[in-house]
This record gives sequence, C-alpha cells and structure tokens, in this order.
Amino acid sequence: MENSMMISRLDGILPKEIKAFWETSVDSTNLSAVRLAQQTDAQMVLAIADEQTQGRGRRGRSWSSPMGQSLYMSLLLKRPPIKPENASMLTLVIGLSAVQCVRELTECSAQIKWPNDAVIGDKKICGILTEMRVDEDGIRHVVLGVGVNLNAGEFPEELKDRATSLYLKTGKKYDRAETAALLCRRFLENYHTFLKTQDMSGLLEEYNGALINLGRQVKVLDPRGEYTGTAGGITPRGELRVTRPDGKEEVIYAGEVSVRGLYGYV
Ligand code: BT5
Repeated sequence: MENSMMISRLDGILPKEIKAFWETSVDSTNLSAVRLAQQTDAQMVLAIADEQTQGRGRRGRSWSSPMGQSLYMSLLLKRPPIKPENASMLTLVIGLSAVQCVRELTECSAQIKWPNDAVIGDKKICGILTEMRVDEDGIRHVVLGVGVNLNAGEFPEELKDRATSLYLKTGKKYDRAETAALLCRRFLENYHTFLKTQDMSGLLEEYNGALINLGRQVKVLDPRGEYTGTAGGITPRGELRVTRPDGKEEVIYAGEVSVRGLYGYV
C-alpha cells in the first residue's frame, strides 16, 4: 500500500530527476526499489517505507526498522555511467551525503565510519547497504540503501550501546520526507563530482575531513588474519589507508574495520 500523503510531502523538495515511491510496509526498501523500478522509465528511483519487516545490513545482518520512527530509503540508479569496478565507491559518496545531511539538520558533528556507517559520538546513526546487478552490458542497476535513525526514543537491548538517533541526541523530531529529500539533493551534487573522475578525488578532502577513522587505532578483520594499525584517510579509489605498528602501509579495499572507542571496541 502506498502512503500518498508522504509522497506529496516530497513534491518540490526532491530533485526532479528522481521518481519517488513511499510504501507503508515492505520487506526491505533495497528489494522494493528493484520491484518499483520496473514500473517507471525514470533513471533514478527512490523507495521509502514507513516500516521494513526484513531490513537488511551487510553479510546477512539485520537493520532494526520499526514503524514510522526513522528513515528507511533506497535510491536505485538505472544503468549508471559507471564501470562495475568503480561502483563500490558509491557507498562512500552516499555516506558523505548522509553525514552532510545530518550536520545540516542538527548541527551535530556526525562523522563517517568507513566504509558504510555514519556515527555521532561513539554510536551509529546511519547504515548503508549498496547492492548492484551487473549484466553483459555493465551495471544494470545499483541500489543505495540508507537507514537513518531519526525519531527513535529507544533501541532494542542488543543495540543500546551502539545505536543512537537524532531525537536522542537533540531532543527534536525530524521529518522523514525532508530528510530524504535533503539527503538526495546532497547525493546528486556529490554524485556529479564523482562522475567527473569516477573516483573519490573530487570529494577526498571533504570525505577525509569527516572520517572518524582518521588517526585512530583500528582493528582490521582481514580473512588472512586480524591486525591492528592506525588509520589514515582514504585513497582516491576509496580504500582506507592503515599503517601497521611496524610502519608498513596497507590499503583496505573492502571489509570490516573496527575503530577503537566505537561499538564496544575498547
Ligand atoms: C549496515 O549494515 O549498517 C547497513 C544498514 C542498511 C539499512 C538500510 S535501511 C534501507 C535499506 N533497506 C535495507 O534492507 N537496508 C537498507 P552493517 O554494517 O552490517 O550493520 C548492521 C548492524 O548494525 C547490525 O548487526 C546491528 O548491530 C546494527 N544495527 C541494526 N539496526 C540498527 C539501527 N537501526 N541503528 C544502528 N545500528 C543498527
């Protein structure tokens, strides 16, 4: 069922090139975006839902998505002019956009935790799940799924020490449509910069300036063995620089990096 009242709230504030759908309850907006994209010729499709019954994180993890509390959205780009090997950087592009959006709305100093979280203080405010489908002609679509904790007053026990919301931080409630539209506007600006070079070079300075990992001790969960080091910024390809205690520099392309002081890593 579509929530037409919320769709009308997006009128005039959402960039015109994006076709939006707002549903009441879906399994996951990353999945509904793919379904909805088949109903329109628009090249950019935004799927938002009041609730997700199977909100997803990475690697089979779940995303807590209770009814009406927060923003659950997925922006699908059809046949973007990007090589498949460059698509993972879009996670960083939308992550930067989410942080800019939170900072503008709240004046809270939100930061990026590479590659796919936004945090305020030591807690997660936003998570990103990027998925893509590729065929013989290249990328068929990329789905950028974003969950931003807006108005949640509390979290399930298992998330209490690692999650927060804008409401818990500021005592104010935030409009989901306005937040989604602002996030999309910031994303389109950053996306155009990204497309010029198909890498992060045009966004590097701003990204590294917002990066919580920078200069902090991190633990890298490498399949070949876990190690700790000190994080530098990202490279123009979006990889995270990590210097091992012996001075050897690694660049991490994907994966799990814990930051000391965040989410229970002490
Ligand atoms: C993520 O995964 O952070 C990606 C989350 C993406 C959610 C959006 S919502 C719209 C779209 N549709 C979807 O189905 N997904 C996207 P990961 O890095 O794997 O983190 C998942 C972990 O974050 C969980 O295992 C929990 O520990 C924690 N978590 C779950 N729900 C949370 C919440 N609401 N706020 C903060 N942390 C949460």
